[in-house]
Amino acid sequence: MLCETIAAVATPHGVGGISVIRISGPEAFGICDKIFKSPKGKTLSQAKSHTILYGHIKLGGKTIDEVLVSVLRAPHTFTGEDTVEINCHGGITVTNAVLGAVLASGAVLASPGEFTKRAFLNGRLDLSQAEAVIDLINAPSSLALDTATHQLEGNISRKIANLRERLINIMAQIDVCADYPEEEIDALGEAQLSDELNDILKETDALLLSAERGTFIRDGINTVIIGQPNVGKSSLLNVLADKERAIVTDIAGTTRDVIEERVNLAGLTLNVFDTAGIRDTDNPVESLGINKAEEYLQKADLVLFLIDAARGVCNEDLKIAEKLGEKKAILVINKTDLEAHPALCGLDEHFPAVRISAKTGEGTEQLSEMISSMFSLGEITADDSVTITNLRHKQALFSAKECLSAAISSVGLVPFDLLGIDITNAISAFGEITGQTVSEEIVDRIFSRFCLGK
Ligand SMILES: Nc1nc2c(ncn2[C@@H]2O[C@H](COP(=O)(O)OP(=O)(O)OP(=O)(O)O)[C@@H](O)[C@H]2O)c(=O)[nH]1
Ligand SMILES: [Mg+2]
Repeated sequence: MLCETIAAVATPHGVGGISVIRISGPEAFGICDKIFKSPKGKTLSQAKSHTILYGHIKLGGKTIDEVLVSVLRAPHTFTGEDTVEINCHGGITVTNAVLGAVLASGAVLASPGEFTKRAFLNGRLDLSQAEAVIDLINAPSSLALDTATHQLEGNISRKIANLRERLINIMAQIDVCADYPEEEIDALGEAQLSDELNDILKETDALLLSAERGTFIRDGINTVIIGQPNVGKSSLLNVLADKERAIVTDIAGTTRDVIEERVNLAGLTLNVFDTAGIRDTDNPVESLGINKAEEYLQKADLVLFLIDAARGVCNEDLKIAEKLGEKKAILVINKTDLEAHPALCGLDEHFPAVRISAKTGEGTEQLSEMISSMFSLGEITADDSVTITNLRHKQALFSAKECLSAAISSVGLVPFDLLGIDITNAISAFGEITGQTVSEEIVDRIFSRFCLGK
């Protein structure tokens, strides 16, 4: 299959300044030479690698567009194959016409993610790096972009390769013992083996720990705003979203439904849910809203518990505080632009607290710093730190952890070759992350999530 030359539009569908049509495969230059005409008669087949030629795309004697064409020779290309990138004018019709000419000359239309899949199959990227390409394109925040970039640069690949290598070395020793059973591994050897396995387990645990934060970076922190009516919950949503997302009035009980907005706050992604104010009410609609608020509260990663600084804390606030249980929560003391009432009834000792004004926007920076440190997201920006953001990687790490734990508890109790089974399974679990031991079906599923032309 790999001998086919594929082509697709690499830029987004729609009108733009330029469009890029990417062609990759053994016939990339030959195919394009059939339709590319340079004023000086230069051909792509003869051009040097990593050069750009000017000319026209012509099909059947008819000029389709004026273009610049990049010539990229294997193996130093994204896919590892001969690649041509045609920069044409960015209209939909002209782009489709140029692509049509390329297809008419012998290329086949690439399926989604096929360029990146070829990069993986040709060893230009491993699987975790290929997955980083999607994350990089879809990054919702600068922090998510940083982690995807590190992953694309191979920080996860290096880490996993190191752990795998160490296990492969252990397996080599075990194999020696299996081949020469008379050379029993002594107690000292067993202790060393146990230490090394424990060390690898510790590093696996650290990666799993990073996965908790990683999910928040990639998918956002589910943040539910809770509080009495009129404390300014919708106003806070609006100031965070930087737009009039929710209706704000001075009538208590304005918000009835849950309003969701994805918010970018100093590099963090928050999925913010504004909810109905919690109070006793006979109104059936408001009641439904309050039930919904409590339902969302249960699912929250983070609760912003709002109180009104001008009103001070009352019994109703304390009742809400009780509902928070063990949830990660921040006491947000709002309306600090007004004269403050002193009564906080110790709530600011029970919860980390921040003072803001949703009216002026003051204090939102402190709020984002508090969230960042609460979820240890600051640690992630360090260049050498590895953060697992991908659920598939997390599952593979869990499997590796289970196999390692099983191996560790068997050291000294079972014959070495039996121990080898758990270790081999751990090696294979690590290999799933980088792609050495992953099934074709999973590879296909991963690449099908890509967009066309990537
Ligand atoms: N001075 C001042 N007023 C505020 C502030 N935040 C909100 N308000 C006012 O407080 C009133 C209620 O604000 P909302 O944002 O609707 O409050 P809410 O908590 O969403 O209310 P419900 O939806 O009814 O539960 C409005 O009149 C806002 O203008 C603030 O920081 N300072
Ligand atoms: Mg509201």
